[in-house]
Amino acid sequence: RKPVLALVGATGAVGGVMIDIMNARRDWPWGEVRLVASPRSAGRKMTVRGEEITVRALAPEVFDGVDIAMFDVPDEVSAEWAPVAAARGAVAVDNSGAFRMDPDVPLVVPEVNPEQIANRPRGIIANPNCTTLSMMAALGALHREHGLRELVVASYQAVSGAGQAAIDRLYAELVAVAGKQVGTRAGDVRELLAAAGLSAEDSPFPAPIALNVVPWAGSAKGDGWTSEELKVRNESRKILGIPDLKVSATCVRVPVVTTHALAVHATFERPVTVAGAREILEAQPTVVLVDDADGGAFPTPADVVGEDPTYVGRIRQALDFPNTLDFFVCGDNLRKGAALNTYEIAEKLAAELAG
Ligand code: 11C
Repeated sequence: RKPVLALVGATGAVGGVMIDIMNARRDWPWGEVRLVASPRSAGRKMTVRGEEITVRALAPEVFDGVDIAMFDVPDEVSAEWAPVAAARGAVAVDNSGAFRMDPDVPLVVPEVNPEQIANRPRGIIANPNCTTLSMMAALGALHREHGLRELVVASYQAVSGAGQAAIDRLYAELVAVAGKQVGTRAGDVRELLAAAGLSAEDSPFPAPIALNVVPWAGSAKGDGWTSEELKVRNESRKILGIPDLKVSATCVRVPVVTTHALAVHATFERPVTVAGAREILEAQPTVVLVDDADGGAFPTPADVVGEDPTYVGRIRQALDFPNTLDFFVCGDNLRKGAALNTYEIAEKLAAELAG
């Protein structure tokens, strides 16, 4: 029998990207796909590979007969329902933050630590945060050869990471400032937004996002750190299997709709050259190297939207730090950062079931 796949959160933004990915896949190991969402979205019809499927309301019995259940829902929904799916015999592949740091739940990037898939005593596998994921294919490949020791990262995160309300707010703010002269006075953008009826209190961002960058993503976690910054630290350590990896991250929201970018400063145990790093990254099938800065070639988020691989460029040997590279990576936060990585884990599980 071919395995049965469930997608929980089918009507959400990541769920939609997941369906796009499924529609475009060449190999199709599934005997049946079930679409599941909150009772509010149940009854909707969605098309997967030409077949119209009615979305079912989340309930224990939707997992009966399911082999693999992918979850793209908020943390608290996953926390409650992934164990229900597992108890009914499915392997839950969860894209929320609910289980990532659970020692009995592997945190998997298939091209970095696929061996961890088998290590799932709770029947749950976690998918990393999109910010961490955007640099993992590149860092995993470099770590294998050179031994990563320290990681200093600044992110340039797209607003879609913060959900539909954040996307809507960016577009509304762009409309409010479009064609206006904005001078040097700090209040200008805020005044334009207020004049357009966009109150600061209603914004998902703590500062204007149009014509601005906001050094804050996620929630406050004490001592000045945000949840995103701590996820980058903790998840990088777990995925790469380096519990004492030194990590420091500053997560910044930028007025980009899709694709997270990161400036990475990575220090290795062993000497590493730019030419050597290029060779390693060129050999990594899920990385695309765009690195001819003198010729104007480097990745930007706009080039990477809708793309599966991670794009890497601006590779430089740090001038004052031994064994250290600086580079810039861009990854579509809704694809490899979320839906694609989850689906790739599900594909690996399907292959495991097929023996
Ligand atoms: C953002 N990276 O850009 C976040 C979104 O832990 O899965 C994903 C949050 C998570 O805001």
